[in-house]
Amino acid sequence: MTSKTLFEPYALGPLTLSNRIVMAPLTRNRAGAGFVPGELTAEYYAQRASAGLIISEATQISQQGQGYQDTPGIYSQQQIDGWRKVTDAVHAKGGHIFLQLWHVGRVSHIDLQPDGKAPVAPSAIRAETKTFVNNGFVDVSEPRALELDEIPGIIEDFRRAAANAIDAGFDGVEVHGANGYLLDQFAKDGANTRTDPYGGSIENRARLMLEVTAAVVEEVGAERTGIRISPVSPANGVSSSDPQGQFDYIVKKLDEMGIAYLHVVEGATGGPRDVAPFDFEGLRRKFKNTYIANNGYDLDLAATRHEQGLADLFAFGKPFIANPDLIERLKTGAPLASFDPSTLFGGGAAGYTDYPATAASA
Ligand code: 8OZ
Repeated sequence: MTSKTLFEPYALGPLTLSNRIVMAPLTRNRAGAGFVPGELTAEYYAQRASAGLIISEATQISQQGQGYQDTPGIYSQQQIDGWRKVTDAVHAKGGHIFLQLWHVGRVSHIDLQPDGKAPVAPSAIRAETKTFVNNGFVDVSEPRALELDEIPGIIEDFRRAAANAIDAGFDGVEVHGANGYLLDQFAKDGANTRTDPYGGSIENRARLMLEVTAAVVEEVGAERTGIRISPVSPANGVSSSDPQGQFDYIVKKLDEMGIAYLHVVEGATGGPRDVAPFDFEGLRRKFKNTYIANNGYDLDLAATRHEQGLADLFAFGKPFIANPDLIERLKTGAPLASFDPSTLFGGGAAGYTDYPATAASA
């Protein structure tokens, strides 16, 4: 397979990406006081600006939307100002960057919630997963079910966060609809036992994800809106009795909205691609705009799937951690460095901005 076309420019709506490799969102827990990204974060993203597109780490749309220690937000002026340093630094290097809009739902802990209250969820079902708080891994807290009259406020938080992201200089936003967080919790019946218009049928369970996306589109435009989904991923304890039916419906509706891209975690997030049977090719065919494929790709698999017309762009996550010049290394066949897991979440420059580029790309 030839990988040559992966290194050719790609038109993502009004943007011209310099290649077809995307930096996937990666949580690194290095925000400063007030959950504000700082200079170090600007340097980290600027080092990786040769990616065709960077999707930022997941960024909470409100304090209620936070589930882990030291993740950044996009709901205060200080956070907007902090992110402005990041977008300026990436643009100065000729890169493009979208912000990922995040509400964790039940994947949180009372120590991170406003007034120490319970995290919110579609239903009062505790997730079988852990989070990182007060410098340690702990079980997530028991959530409470959102009242029906609280849902418009959540949609409003997403809308305002999207506007804030554009104010901060981002080229667009990605709705985080994946990995067992709030929108995925609503979509999957293992976490959603509601009996109101947001639970029960496939249409009802899709409602929040679709209403949030519609609000974001209304705020920033379809050409600046993308979404990430993970139909079969069991991440953070979610499960669905009919992922194919659920996500075929969701993608058909997203397609009707004309959003810029659909970003799909194919398989278990960070795990096996064949965790459950699912027709990803069929899903791709339901969506006319850009399809970003993610999960376990290497250059060969990306080239093959690209030639088969099964995806337009390929998101690489972990390889970007220790290879700031991943694009150059993939292009030249230079060996890839592996990252130190002990500095993945939290800390400072070590294991964040100190991974060197190869001599060839420096
Ligand atoms: C790893 C650790 C914490 C959060 C995701 C935002 O899975 C995350 C995440 C990943 O989407």
